[in-house]
Amino acid sequence: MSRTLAIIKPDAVASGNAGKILAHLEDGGFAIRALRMTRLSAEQAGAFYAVHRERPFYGELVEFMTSGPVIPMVLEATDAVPSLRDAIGATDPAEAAEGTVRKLYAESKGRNAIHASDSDENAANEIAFFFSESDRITTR
Ligand code: FUP
Repeated sequence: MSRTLAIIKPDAVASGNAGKILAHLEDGGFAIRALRMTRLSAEQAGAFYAVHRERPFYGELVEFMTSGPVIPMVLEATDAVPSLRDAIGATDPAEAAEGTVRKLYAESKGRNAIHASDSDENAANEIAFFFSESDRITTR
């Protein structure tokens, strides 16, 4: 078992799809090990997406991610990082496979319902970004 970070983004929270996305992930074999709702500041969103700082969509991305509450969570599964990337689908919902979270719930490439870490190293950093050691539930 390993862990990864997911964030239900402001579009999906605002449209009332957060519960459906959580159910979809649990049904897909992911166990929720930490979860909270928060509203990111521009500084936090900017730091979280710092890797995209030079990209043309960075300003819009930060604006979107601060536009309403988000729900970050730690998910556990076998091969959690690649498994969750498969479960969320392509960045652009128009290209996302049937049955993926983004195909089902994303509005567009920018407003795409969910984030998932893309490597074990980033997962560890992103989990630490949102959760302290004591927030992370241990079952063994
Ligand atoms: P992903 O890992 O699928 O979330 O995609 P990226 O890391 O490439 O991009 C991070 C976020 O930037 C996306 F979720 C949405 C936003 N983005 C855009 O708005 N436009 C783009 O062309 C690419 C990414």
